[in-house]
Amino acid sequence: MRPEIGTREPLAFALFSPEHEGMTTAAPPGPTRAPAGPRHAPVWAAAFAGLAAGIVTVGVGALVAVVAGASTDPLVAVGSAFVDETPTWLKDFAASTFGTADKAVLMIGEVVVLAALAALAGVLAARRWVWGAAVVVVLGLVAMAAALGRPDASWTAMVPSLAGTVAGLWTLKALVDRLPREAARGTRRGATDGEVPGDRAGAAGPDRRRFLQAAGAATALGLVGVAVGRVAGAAGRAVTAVRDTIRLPAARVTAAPVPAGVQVEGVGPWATPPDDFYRIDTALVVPQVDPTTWTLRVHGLVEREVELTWDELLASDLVEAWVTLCCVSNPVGGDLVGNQKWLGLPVRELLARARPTGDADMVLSRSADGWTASTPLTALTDERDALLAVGMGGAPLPVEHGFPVRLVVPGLYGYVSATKWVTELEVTRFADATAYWTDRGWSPRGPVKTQSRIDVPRDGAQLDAGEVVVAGTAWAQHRGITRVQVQVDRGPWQDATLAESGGIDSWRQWSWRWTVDEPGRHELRVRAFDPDGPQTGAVADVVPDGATGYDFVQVSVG
Ligand SMILES: Nc1nc2c(c(=O)[nH]1)N[C@H]1C(S)=C(S)[C@@H](COP(=O)(O)O)O[C@H]1N2
Ligand SMILES: [Mo]
Repeated sequence: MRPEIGTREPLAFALFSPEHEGMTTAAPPGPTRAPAGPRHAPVWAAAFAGLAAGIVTVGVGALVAVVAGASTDPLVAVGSAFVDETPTWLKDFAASTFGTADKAVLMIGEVVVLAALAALAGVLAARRWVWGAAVVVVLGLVAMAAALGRPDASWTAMVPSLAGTVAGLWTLKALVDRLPREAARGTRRGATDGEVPGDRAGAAGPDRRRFLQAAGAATALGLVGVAVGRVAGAAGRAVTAVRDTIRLPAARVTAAPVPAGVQVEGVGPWATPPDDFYRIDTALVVPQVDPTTWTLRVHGLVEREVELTWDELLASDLVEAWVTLCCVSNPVGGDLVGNQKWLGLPVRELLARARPTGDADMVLSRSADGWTASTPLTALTDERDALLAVGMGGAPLPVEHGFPVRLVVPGLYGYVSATKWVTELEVTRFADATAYWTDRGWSPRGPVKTQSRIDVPRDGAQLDAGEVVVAGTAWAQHRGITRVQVQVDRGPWQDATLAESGGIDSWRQWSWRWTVDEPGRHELRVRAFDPDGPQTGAVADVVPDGATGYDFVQVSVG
């Protein structure tokens, strides 16, 4: 069935009636007859017109966003609003693990939905211009609202969506006016000259060609706009260039040298290369924060507001510390955890300048893109190395990891402490304010739970009988790992050998020699101890405050 759209019939009829019932009765069979009665635009052509107009909208939006800022790109703005406004969806997919793949899936889904709506706009516009135009305007308004609703938005944020909408409307009008209007030709059986039904519009000749040329040109121009917008946008987001020119000062307090014995052979690197460091955030485009205009405002329940600039920060006494960062969404055995050397100003020194008042118990940190974390005040004022970090692994922070400045707090999950692209510290109370993930069902406080992981052998490995090295890592930031034990087939727990410690804020590798002569399947489990005792074996999901349970691998021997 290939329904066609007339200008009189009710839409539902036009869209859904079987073709052979015809929308006009006047047209006699036979493809070469002169049309009679109302002329119809084929649905495919109307849909194509809408799609082309949609692509022009997106292309113009992307181009204007090169100037207005990547977060104002209509697709990005709508996607970001979706991320923020859909708590249950995010929760169900445990999407605080918002990794790169999830972001790609989101954008693809958005493009598919938008394409369908654009095609619908075309079909509607072919029938009544105002209906199609209304769809485009509503989509444009949604994009404008989404862009204006971004935390970092000024009024100019709406300009890309507005420009795109105007261009899209204009394109839609131009294409709808050029739609090939064909007479309905009666029944399928009436196509006597060997045409297949799907090819009937081919008889329309110049009309159809003109339309296809116009719609094709619009599509191509729109796609060029998207491509140029993306490339120019990426080039224009030149904080990478600024970052490359930065030379960080030496630390006043350097980290103690890392003992060679922290590393167990076969286990991943104790110091996670920044390029391999897991990345979790809600940002669809990485915020581009220029250090020369960056400031950090400390305000709220303080005796004195403090504003810090980049130069002042670099001129402060900076401290180096190795800290293992992990995500609350890390499942047992997962890899949303990494260890690095950070360089920054102890937050306690900054807060000491602001002097929090006695009733304060929380610091709500806020990023350039409006994300927030609630950190217990004590974790930022006690002796631990809670840092306003500028360096990671001896270099400025990578842009995805928070350039120019982020927080790193030993002992707390990232979602309550590790604000990247940080611009604000509001001293407040847990009773008075909530943070991004707290509003989405996660616990307001997020102390790291003691965890351990088996890295070798891999789950499902085939092993030869004899001696097998079982090894992995364990973490209990700011308490320290005191012991690791391994269990074979639910037998007695046996002490593993701990690698050397790189400090209680870093993870600790371990290994155990397993002599196995019994062929068949075996299960290995691990548990770690901190000074308070063993980690819990009770299985808990990541929501609302971190997964628990023992990591295990199953292997076959023989
Ligand atoms: N601005 C901002 N900072 C953020 C987040 C975010 O979504 N936005 N996610 C947090 C979470 S949940 C984690 S686990 C850590 C991850 O830091 P990383 O990406 O450098 O590993 O960043 C934290 N800081
Ligand atoms: Mo996280």
